Amino acid sequence: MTSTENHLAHALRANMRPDQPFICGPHPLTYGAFWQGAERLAAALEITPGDRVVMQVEKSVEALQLYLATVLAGGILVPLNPAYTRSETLYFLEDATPSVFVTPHPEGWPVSRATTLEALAAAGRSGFKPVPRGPEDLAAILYTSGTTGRSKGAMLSHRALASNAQTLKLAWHFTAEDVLIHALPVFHTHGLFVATNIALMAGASIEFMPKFSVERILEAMPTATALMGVPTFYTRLLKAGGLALAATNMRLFISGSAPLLASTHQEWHDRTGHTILERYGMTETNMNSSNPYDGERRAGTVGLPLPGVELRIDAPEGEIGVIEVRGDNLFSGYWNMPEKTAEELRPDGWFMTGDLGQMDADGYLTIVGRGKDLIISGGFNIYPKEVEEVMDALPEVLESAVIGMSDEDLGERVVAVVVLKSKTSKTALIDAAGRNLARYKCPSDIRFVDALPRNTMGKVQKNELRKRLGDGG
Ligand code: MLC
Ligand code: AMP
Repeated sequence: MTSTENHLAHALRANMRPDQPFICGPHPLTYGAFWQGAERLAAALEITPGDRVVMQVEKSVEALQLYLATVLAGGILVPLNPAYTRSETLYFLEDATPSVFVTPHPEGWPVSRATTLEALAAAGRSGFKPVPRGPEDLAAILYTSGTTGRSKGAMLSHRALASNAQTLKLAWHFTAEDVLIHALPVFHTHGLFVATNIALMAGASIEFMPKFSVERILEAMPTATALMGVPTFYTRLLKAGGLALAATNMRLFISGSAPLLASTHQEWHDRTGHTILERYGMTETNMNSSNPYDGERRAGTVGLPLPGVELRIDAPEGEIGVIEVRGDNLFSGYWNMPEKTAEELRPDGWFMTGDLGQMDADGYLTIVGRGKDLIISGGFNIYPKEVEEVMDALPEVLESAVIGMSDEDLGERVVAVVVLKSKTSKTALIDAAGRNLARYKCPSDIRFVDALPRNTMGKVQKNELRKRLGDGG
């Protein structure tokens, strides 16, 4: 099938009115100006369809324009966390082989073209025509850490992104009247696709914040309508005075990316009168389930399958099993990893999430744990294996096991349990690990032990370790 239009850009622009504000606040920008900026950047990219554009820049409106510029030019956006170290970034560049790498520090990278966002903006030209792209063409690759320690690039098509945004816009009743507080990073599904795509598609406005700040969110709430955040947003906001008053006119608070404690759900309701709407998603699948907009939002559950998304549990009815997903929201496989794709994405379209869940008689899904060894800290995923490899490579370390310990602020925090070969200090080990690991992956604490508890197969018993360290979870 040949396309005459750019599937995702067309879907995102369907409801836009050029004079409406897209970005509100101190530096407002209309929809017309926003998309014109994206078109100018698209011209400056000078890529051919299917080329990868790696973007590793701080959060900004221009970063959002670069995302859409890449889509308009028929390219594939690869957003990277600016907190990654050089060695982490090199892995992504080698794997994604981009035609353009957009970074504030363009010198010394093994890529054909590295440039700054400012240089691209300066080279922009008006009159760019969107490159036709069909639903199955790729719009983005988002890297997600793997249990083996090697990050996998989830390939996301125009179809997956456009269909999920459309589903969520309707499910959560987003319209041009909405003002969404955007305080999430823009290199992950949550901030880049869920928040941005829904707002664009609805023709809504965004109160755009460079990063999360309790004060700025409280300031923005009286003139905003919706907030999307990870549970840490809500636990931190609950500590602030003036929350109830600020939240009065908001219509919707959405939480996702990590488990929201039932106690946070309850406390939020008690303090503000609003019931947080919790949803469940994944880089590979976009959003899968959501508590209903109208109807009961059940604390501790991630709600019902979204329209067009099939969810099932690989276990007898009512029991705990691996959550499987099928639908237009799904990714198209892992970049350069056909074997890994075949292991997790079946030919009949079902994807095995690795999350453990249980569905009640009314169809509400509860996530009861993870079949994968994964830590979620403040909504960021960290695979222990990657941290263990870095720890084990340090000269003083004989072996290590990395676990997530409960944390009131971040949900979980990274702790390394280490058996030493030679004497050193906790801070020396954390500093050394930090040279190769982004800060959020670095252990916040190190515990020294004489030996790691292992089962008869030689596998480290992490539950046992957690118990020994005084953490039941
Ligand atoms: C920051 N730090 C963290 C951290 N965030 N450490 C562990 N875990 C985290 N999540 C570290 C920083 O490196 C820094 O260390 C110190 O904490 C303070 O930094 P900060 O920048 O001031 O942090 P803060 O603003 O407090 O950040 C907390 C946060 C942020 C919760 C606002 O982590 C955040 O925005 N999280 C959202 C993540 C997200 O978007 N996830 C969606 C993934 S998509 P130092 O040593 O330098 O002081 C997905 C699918 C789905 O999961 O379903 O949505
Ligand atoms: P990521 O790989 O970064 O896309 O993170 C996806 C993972 O986050 C999922 O596989 C879940 O383990 C977790 N997750 C997302 N939303 C929720 C939620 N509402 N409750 C619990 N876990 C969640």
